Parts: sequence; C-alpha cells; structure tokens
Amino acid sequence: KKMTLSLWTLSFCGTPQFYVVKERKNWTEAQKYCREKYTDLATIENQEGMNAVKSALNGASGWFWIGLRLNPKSWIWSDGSNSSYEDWSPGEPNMPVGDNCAHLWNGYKWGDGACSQLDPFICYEVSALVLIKEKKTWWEALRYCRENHVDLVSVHTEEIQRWVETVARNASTDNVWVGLRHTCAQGFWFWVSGSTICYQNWAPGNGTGVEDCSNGERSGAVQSGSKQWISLLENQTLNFICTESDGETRTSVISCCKDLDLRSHTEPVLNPDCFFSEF
Ligand SMILES: [Ca+2]
Repeated sequence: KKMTLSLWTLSFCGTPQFYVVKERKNWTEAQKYCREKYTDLATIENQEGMNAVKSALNGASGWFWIGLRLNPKSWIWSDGSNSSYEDWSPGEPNMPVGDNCAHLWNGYKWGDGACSQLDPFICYEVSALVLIKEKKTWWEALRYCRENHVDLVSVHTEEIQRWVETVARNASTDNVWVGLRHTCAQGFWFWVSGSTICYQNWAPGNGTGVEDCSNGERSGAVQSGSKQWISLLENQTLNFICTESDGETRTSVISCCKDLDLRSHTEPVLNPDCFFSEF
C-alpha cells in the first residue's frame, strides 16, 4: 500500500491549467498567493500554453502578472522552468535593468513593468486530475474513467484532496463522484485503487458509522461546496473526477486483490478493481 503512494508521486505529471486571479497584488505577493493556492505564477512554455492562458482570460482586459522576472539580467521563470519560449510585445522589454517583472497587456503580448505595481495575475496548476462534466452513476463513472483516462480518483493524501478541490470548483452537480466505495457485505469503505482509507475528509455524519445498505450499495462523492466526502447511493448521476497519471492502478490491482482476500472471512467481495481487470 505504501508503494502505491510513492508510485503516484513519481507518475505525477499532467497538463497545466491556468487560473486568473482578479485581486490586485504586486508580483511577489502574487507569486506567494499562487504558490499557496495553486502551483505557481503562470509559466508559459509554448504557444499551446499561451493559448490556454488566453482562453482562461476569456477576453478580460488590463495587465496580468505572469511568472517571469528579470533576475538580475536575464528573464527567469518563477517555477525554475528554463523554457526559451517568449511572446514579447514589439519593443518590449524596454525598462532599464532593475526591478522588472513581466505581465500580459495589449493583445495578451508580454511587457515588462515595475514589480511593485498592483495587478491581477495568472496562476497555474499542474493537475493529474480531470473533471468530467457529464452526469453518470458511480459505476458508469468508474467505467468511463478506466476506458478514457486511468481511474476514478482515489484521495490518498491531503495533497490529492487539494487537487480534487481545485478541479471540483467547476463541477455542474452539487456532488462529484470519487473512487470511494463501500461494501455492504464486509461493512467497510475502500478506494478503487485498492487501498484502505488512511487520510480522511468525511463530512460530519458520513462514512464513519454503519451505512444503511437497505436500498443498495453506497459510494463516495465530494461535495462541490465543502469539498468534504459524503456517502451516496451508487445510482445517483453526478460529475466525476478521473486521474490522468498512469502507474498507480496496475500495481494496486494486485495488492488490492490480495488485501481483500485476506479480509474476506465470509463471501467474495465485489471489488471494482478485480472486477474491471477481468475485461
Ligand atoms: Ca515595458
């Protein structure tokens, strides 16, 4: 089980998503904010990234800090990226060497300005997760993730919980399915990745008591508002979150089957991983 966690970390790589923050801050404060709430101030490594930034801006006008700063005589990205991509406005950068930071302005081309200026800014987050804004039952969601991505997300750690919170912001349903599953036969919750539950973020009154199995099996969802986990009947139709990174699932299928074999003192458990790995 511990091995699963480290594999997740190693396989963590995804596409950056950009977020526009409308609060006005100087460059250093903007950087601090992005590092706390997301990954960092926007690093734009290619035209594709620039297009994603433009789409996040959605026509907004003004100046927006990005993660590029003159330090001391060359332009350095906040996250340490050594990308050579640039998209300066004609004539920029044009300030004398000093406290210069880059922002987007006219036509979203880059310009330099004093880092102390108060501007809105653009953060980015690298997420290994993707929100699917379709409404599916828990089983349909699990199947969809396994066929089109990797798996329904298993929230093993606080870090993964934070990624879940970020992507769940854009959900169109009040709750969002995750890979949390209850077995009535055995009376416990587990992750579809095969792990038992260590890190927990249950909403009060959910998940920690005896589940009502009279109307069928239950699965876990994250509330769009509180981002805490709740227990729901599996046939509700909700948005859901898939993982994009590979590496975790295959190994854990083995460990989960073993894991559950050890615990199956009564009857075989309908374990989604073991079930789907038969396909
Ligand atoms: Ca300038």
